[in-house]
Amino acid sequence: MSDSLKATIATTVGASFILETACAATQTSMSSSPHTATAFEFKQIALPYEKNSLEPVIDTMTMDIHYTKHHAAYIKNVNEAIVAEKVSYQSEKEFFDNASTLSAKVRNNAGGAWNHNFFWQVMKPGASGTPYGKIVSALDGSFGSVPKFMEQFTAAAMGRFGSGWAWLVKDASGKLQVTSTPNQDNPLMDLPAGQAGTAHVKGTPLLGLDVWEHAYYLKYQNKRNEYVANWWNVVNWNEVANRLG
Ligand code: MN3
Repeated sequence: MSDSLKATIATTVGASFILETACAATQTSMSSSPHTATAFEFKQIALPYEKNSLEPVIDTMTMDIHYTKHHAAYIKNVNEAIVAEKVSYQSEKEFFDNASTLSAKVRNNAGGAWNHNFFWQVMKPGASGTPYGKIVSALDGSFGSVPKFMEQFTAAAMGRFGSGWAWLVKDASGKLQVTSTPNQDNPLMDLPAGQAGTAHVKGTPLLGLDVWEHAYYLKYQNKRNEYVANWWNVVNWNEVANRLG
């Protein structure tokens, strides 16, 4: 509030109380640094089930370390990097729409933060192992059949060299596609191309599988194929259908 306006109020109303209140309000807003945007924070979701409840597909110790160490570290690291690097994006969408502008540290840890929040939600205890409901017709329409989709998804998970993720995404045209990303990249990111020049498929993730060794090594060691095959038994198809819209 300008001094002249304060003076006008004081003169017009003739009550010093109002002037004092106005000054206090002005000082409060000044002290909260109105010109510095608050840094966006990624938040780790609460696990939607107990750490032992995806047994025997995913063992309790893997869940515990994965959630409390790996995922928690991505959250902590991205939030520290956002502050240190003064990144001004204010939503997850903004981060991933502009992923190509981010430093490797912010991009990797933002991806890790988001991807794991997503991963926990597309799994659930006591799932049926095969898709059901409206997702079935969508998979049939895009891949020919559910088994053909599962075959493609498994190939993407197995073919991802090193660390990364396999994904089922809905692209801009509404078609479902299988893809994979290296490291902690994801299909929300505006990346021109994937590793080794392979196409980066951009779209809305419906399902994702973490194929980093930290996701399966304690139980499956080098047998990623067994991890992927067993993982279908904990896929939360209700959640996948919800994300299909
Ligand atoms: Mn992981």
